[in-house]
Amino acid sequence: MRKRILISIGLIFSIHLIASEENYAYETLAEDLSHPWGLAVIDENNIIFTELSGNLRIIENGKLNPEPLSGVPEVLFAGQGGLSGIILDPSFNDNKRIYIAFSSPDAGKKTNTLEVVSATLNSGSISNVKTIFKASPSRRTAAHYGARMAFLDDGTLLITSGDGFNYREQAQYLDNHYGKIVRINTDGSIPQDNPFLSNTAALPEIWSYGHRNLQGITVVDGVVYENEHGPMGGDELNIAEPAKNYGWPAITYGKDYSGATISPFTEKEGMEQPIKYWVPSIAPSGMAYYDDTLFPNWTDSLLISALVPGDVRRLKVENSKITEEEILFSDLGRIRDVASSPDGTIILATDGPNGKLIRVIKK
Ligand SMILES: [Ca+2]
Repeated sequence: MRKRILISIGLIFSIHLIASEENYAYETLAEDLSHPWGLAVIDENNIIFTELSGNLRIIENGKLNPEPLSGVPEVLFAGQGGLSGIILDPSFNDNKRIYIAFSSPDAGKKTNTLEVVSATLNSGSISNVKTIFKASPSRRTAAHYGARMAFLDDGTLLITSGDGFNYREQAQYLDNHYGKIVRINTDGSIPQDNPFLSNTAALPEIWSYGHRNLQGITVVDGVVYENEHGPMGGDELNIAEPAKNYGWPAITYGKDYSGATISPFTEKEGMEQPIKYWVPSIAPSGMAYYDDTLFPNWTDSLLISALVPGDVRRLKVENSKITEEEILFSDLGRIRDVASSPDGTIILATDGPNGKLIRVIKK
């Protein structure tokens, strides 16, 4: 009963409720960062993260190493492109492997595409860099890459591949990687149970389709949560499943930035509905799952960082329904990524040319 009252009040007064439920404080881990974008927590004192401008950085024993790691491939830093998503191998403690997603300039540099590499993390560098995915075809735009990653429990890697902005119609077709979640093995090979392998017209990496610009993905007890930017309005949280069509651009709760209608439809047979959508947009960025107890009121929540106006949405999901929603950390500006740390604290990356890494601690 108490919970139900909190929810209904929370929709109106969520910011005030936060302080009464959990007392927290911010600790700055690193500042003057160049567009921090993706972060991966190795342990409570060691965090590796990307700067969109092309640097791979590391906080070691709680301190930012002033030197970026060497060995990072050339990236296209333009528009929304650059060094982007990062994730540790599930066996990182043994093999020191990491995966990085970035926008990769083609030879001649007139076109570019989303690329994912695997690499070994050493002290001060990465090595054994190997391309394991390149989105096809290449694009002329520097927009809507997706570029987030998550592991399924079977050890296969999901990669979000955005619609490229100018190529949105392609999200409905299976002969390209625009607007897809793709699934590969970590050596770049194709899992033999991928959903479209029997369709010779489909690219074999495709796992789900009809997405726009997917900026967060996380797997919780085998359930894949994915958030994506709508156009003007219509940002979505989806539960993504293999072979399913998430509708873009045939159905949407948003409009084009000009105000024009993209589609008059918000639902269609054979297309999945989001479990939540936001109008107006919040520009969701990263996503993490908080299962720790340092902040007991937040245990078992999705945390979705957001750029507009800038905060973290805490959502509790039960049976595909949102049962709690709170707005957290709305005094930090645009937040680009969020992660939980093994000590129960929460790590945030603020956006922009003077970005910070911030740890949310118990007050
Ligand atoms: Ca959709």
